[in-house]
Amino acid sequence: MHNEPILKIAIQKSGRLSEDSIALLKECGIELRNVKDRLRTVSDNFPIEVFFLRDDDIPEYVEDGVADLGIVGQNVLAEKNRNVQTIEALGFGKCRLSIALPKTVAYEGASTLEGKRIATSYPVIVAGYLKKNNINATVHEISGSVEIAPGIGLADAVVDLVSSGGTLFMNGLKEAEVLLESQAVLISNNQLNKHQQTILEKLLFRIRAVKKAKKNKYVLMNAPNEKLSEIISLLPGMKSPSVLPLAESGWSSVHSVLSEDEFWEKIEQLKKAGAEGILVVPIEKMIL
Ligand code: PRT
Ligand code: ZN
Repeated sequence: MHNEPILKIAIQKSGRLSEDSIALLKECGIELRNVKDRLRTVSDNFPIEVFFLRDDDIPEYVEDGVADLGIVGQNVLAEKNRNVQTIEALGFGKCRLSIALPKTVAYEGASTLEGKRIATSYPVIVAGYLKKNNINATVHEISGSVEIAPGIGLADAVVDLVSSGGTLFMNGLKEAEVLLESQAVLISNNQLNKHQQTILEKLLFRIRAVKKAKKNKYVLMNAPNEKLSEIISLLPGMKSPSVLPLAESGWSSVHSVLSEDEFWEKIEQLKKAGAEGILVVPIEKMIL
């Protein structure tokens, strides 16, 4: 048997990005067996091998070519500063890296940090921010539970990831400034060969179809024929909406696709225009 080209992708072994990374590959039709408790696994139906790693190591592995692709947060990517290419934002793992201070301390911009002690797991990003703003402060690198540092007297401020803000709140801290907005991204090694490039394009085509589908809903509704033109004018659709006659004369069924940004507004307008029995259905894949 000869060696078929295969693309190696590194994803987080266990943590906040693991499930969504595996789910994305599965939604792309890539079958993966025994994803639990394994270091690597090869798909049976797509030329891809998955490596399970700590997220911090992924940029380095991809830069070195140990893995060809990786899925990692932009926060880790910015901190590690490796020579890799960002291919596509994936829409999950959303959070922000923020400066937070005890609730009682007023924040008046970067200068508030002058002479202070800052606890963080992101020393590179923090050092860059301080330098840019000409601030002298001490950076304490800690690897976990950064948010407790001010409470135990280890630091005056923290720079940490925030999503709901609950963790900061519970520790008597407030978010003062966002340094970075982050989500999971697909990254790639800079020197993929032609075969690898081809597989990447195939994967990317599927990822985009999955992403697009998630952003859109399939909508079906009944419309009185005399209101059809008004209703159709409200609908974007991929080409134009499909219109089918209903068994009851004078009525039609109208099918279309709506994006989530305009969804509720459109539904209201459609109801006002006379649409009834509106059904909304998730789309699995969307290929344009
Ligand atoms: O073991 P490994 O090194 O692989 O994992 P890890 O412990 O370093 O990372 P993990 O699994 O915690 O997070 C992986 C990635 O998820 C991060 O690098 C981010 O890109 C992304 N992400 C999204 C988050 C959050 N949201 C998040 N809320 N990572 C961490 N948090 C933590 C944050 O550090 C804080 O402790 O959640 C807490 C705040 O959450 P809220 O909702 O209370 O604000
Ligand atoms: Zn990590």
